[in-house]
Amino acid sequence: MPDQSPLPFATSLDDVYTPAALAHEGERWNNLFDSFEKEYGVDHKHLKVARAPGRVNIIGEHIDYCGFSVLPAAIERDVLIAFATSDPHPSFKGADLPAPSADGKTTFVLRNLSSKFTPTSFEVDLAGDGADLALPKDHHWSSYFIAGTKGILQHLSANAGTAPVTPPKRVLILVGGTVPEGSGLSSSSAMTTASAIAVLEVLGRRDGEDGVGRKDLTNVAIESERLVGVNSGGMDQSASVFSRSKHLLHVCFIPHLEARAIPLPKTSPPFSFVIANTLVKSEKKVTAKFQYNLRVVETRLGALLLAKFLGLPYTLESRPFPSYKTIVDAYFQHRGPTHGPIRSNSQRPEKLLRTMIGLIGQALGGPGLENGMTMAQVAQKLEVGEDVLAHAVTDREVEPQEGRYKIWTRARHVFSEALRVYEFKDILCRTAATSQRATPDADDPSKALLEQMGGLMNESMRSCQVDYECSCPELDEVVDIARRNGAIGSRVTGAGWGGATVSLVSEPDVPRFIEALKTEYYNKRYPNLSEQELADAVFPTKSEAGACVYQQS
Ligand code: NG1
Ligand code: MG
Repeated sequence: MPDQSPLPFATSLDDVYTPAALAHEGERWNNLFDSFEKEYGVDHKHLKVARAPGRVNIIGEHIDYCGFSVLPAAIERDVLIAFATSDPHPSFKGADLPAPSADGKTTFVLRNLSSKFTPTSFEVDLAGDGADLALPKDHHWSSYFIAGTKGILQHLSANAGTAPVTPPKRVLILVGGTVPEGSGLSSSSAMTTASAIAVLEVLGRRDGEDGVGRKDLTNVAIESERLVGVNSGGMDQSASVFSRSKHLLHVCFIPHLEARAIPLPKTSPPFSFVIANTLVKSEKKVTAKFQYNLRVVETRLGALLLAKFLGLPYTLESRPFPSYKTIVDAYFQHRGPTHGPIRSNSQRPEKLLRTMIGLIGQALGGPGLENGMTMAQVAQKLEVGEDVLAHAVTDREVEPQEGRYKIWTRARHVFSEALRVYEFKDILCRTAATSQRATPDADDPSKALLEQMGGLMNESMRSCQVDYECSCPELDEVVDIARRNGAIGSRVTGAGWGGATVSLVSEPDVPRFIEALKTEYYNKRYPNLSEQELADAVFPTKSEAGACVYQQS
């Protein structure tokens, strides 16, 4: 069942973080409250905070937009949006704030704790459908907030009627985020998700009869973020909303969004996921046309060729496009793997994927195709005009190298990665099932268990390097140093081309592991980092709970 429960409302930080994270997060919240009071003159008792965490993806890279499931977890690093409506607070400092608009619209005043992000404001009709709301022409941090607002208003007007409350004249906002940007830890999704949550709460539509449940909220955040320019999948926003501490989240997208938390195994000694940021910024908004969005197009072309090869009906008219997952499902439902009776529902996804991996070479590969195909070649195979095809698959500008789309190697990554997610998930489920029955010391999964998990992470990395080409020399180097210094598995997390790695490390080895990264990577490449910058670059993470709204009781 899709989870439409309301987003949790927390009145104590104990409900927001695990004790380990809380030890260093409490001060930050106090600082946010104090700063809000200084900026706007509103006492912290009148504030609410929308919290949305960043995430680490443990396995399942670049397959969410192909429709396959992934296994991320939320982290303690998050975006906090403190907000208050100015109307009921006579104490608020109105002097240097934009005046409320006269025509019944609401003015959002946006400020950020970091001086890097300049203050701004925008007006919107909160009783409307968001159509009047335009994103800034030049990208600004507020783009995500505006996109989230637009998404919520669109959703409410399409599904649940407009806001029943009298919209406030002004909403005062102060944002404080700790997810490093461009690091593959989803700072942008944390920002979009937190923004959508704040607006929902301002409208009084988080819970109750006409509330927007977590699944719809997540879908809104996914669609909203696409407005900002990347054809992303839905992993990040799902992880931000649905995660549970000490669990990984198995997120499925087809036929509809579903997220199931699976407990992480308790091992002896325990293990940690350690994040190490290469500090090479992966600026998707700039690079998407020859990296992220290009990969999306390559997988769309692959899905069409696969459909043609399997004799399945497809159309170039429909959006969303047929994805690999939809094609595979259609094939197994209608034909069965041996063109026999329908047996697909009784088959495990692993088996279907293995069958598929056996087929894609014939469907998409062949001599010379490692180097890719031109749009004209794909169009010829599909027996459609090149322009028609190009128009259908490229809703955003892309720039393939020498005009060649590497359809086969990308597909090889997608199908093998989808299989690795199921294998990883099976390991977790099997362990969870046995430890429930076992005595405490039989609880400990063997070293072999961690090696299986780490092995899958390593294979995932190799596939990202070779077939998906989303690594970079610095990621390769960090992963290499990690594996030589205690990582049982290590891989890129997030889109890649820079950003962070995640490593599976036995807890007693963590200090030594981090020291080795400092000596071998950070001190060499970035000798001038402060202690704080280093602590922000490399840190162990426990998986944390997902988003919530907070108000002090
Ligand atoms: P990052 O790199 O964390 O922004 C992106 C996409 C995900 C997913 C991964 C690759 C966005 C918002 N998210 O994550 O949907 O496709 O890349 O697995 O662009
Ligand atoms: Mg991002």
